[in-house]
Amino acid sequence: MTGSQPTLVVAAALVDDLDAPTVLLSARRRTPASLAGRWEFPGGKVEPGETPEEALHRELREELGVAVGLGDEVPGPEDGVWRITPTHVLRLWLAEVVSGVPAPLVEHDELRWLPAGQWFDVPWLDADVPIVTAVVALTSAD
Ligand code: 9L3
Ligand code: MG
Repeated sequence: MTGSQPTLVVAAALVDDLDAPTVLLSARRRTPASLAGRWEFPGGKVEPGETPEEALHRELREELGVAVGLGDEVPGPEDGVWRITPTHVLRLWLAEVVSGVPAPLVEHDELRWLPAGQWFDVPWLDADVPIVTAVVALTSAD
């Protein structure tokens, strides 16, 4: 992989209200087997020809059946992005649902709206744990 660009993954911290967040959506993966049962910010890989924001809207429509409005990006420590695997980096935005009700349509088997003070109460993917901390810091809601 020397010299090749990391794969860009985009994800959302979906909250009830961008102006005054209290609850945060967590999604339990059912696939792949190595990640099944762990919780994550929903999202996925940016495809050729898409902007990251376009990819995020597509992923949330496909995975959860919702349209969202995006808020601030939650910047990561490595050139503004989050390294989640040796070959993948992630960018994450705050977001709120503007139409639809989130449902686990594709690669999740459960969704949970975590109340304030309970944002760490699910076994997040290892890669997502520091991002939850940053979301708490940015929203001061937990
Ligand atoms: N990943 C980690 N945290 C997340 C997301 C959406 C994805 N919040 C990791 C899991 C996979 C890779 O990124 O290793 C690609 O994700 P997907 O396309 O399988 O959702
Ligand atoms: Mg995904």
